Amino acid sequence: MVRVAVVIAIAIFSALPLAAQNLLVNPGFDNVDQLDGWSCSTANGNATWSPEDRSGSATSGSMQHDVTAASDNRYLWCNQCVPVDEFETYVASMWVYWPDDPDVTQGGSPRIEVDFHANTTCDSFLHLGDIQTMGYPLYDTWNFLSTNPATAPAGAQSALLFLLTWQDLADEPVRARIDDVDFHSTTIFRDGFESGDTIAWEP
Ligand SMILES: [Ca+2]
Repeated sequence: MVRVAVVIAIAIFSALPLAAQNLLVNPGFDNVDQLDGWSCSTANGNATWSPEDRSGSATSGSMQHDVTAASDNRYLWCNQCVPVDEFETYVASMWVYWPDDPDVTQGGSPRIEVDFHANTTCDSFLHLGDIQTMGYPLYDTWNFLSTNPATAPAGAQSALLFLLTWQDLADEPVRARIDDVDFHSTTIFRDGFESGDTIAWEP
């Protein structure tokens, strides 16, 4: 009697949650002395790489903003242009460390702004709309700041993500460090019916 071993292959699907893809280049500032992928303003201070990392990694760092505005309500920003798809929903977030310098009158805020554009290069004249959020620093500790979910409007092809350090008060230089920035879509899949077609579906 021949016994036949029947091997049944069972596909076991992982129960692990899918991690949403971070669309940003260099979100954790892992390269020493580099802010690769980011463009920064210079009008009200400067942005530099700092070895102070949010999770204490010796091989990563953060983005440091030093705002030295001579008048009220000035800010420093860094931004990055990322591709998006219309009708998908996005969330932007970052971690912020705001040292409490006793010689400074604090009056600032960390902010995030996301501008949607109708081309792939974030050209300002094709601006479609934006989402913004503003936090208040809890001094001397890392804080998480996130936007609400926002849907990219019809025609959106790119988004310009701004990381801002704002100071309300003139001649009170403030510093903030930013690390572990994230910008991702929360849309698992589109139904494609928002625009009167079935473009998101294969026939
Ligand atoms: Ca880092």
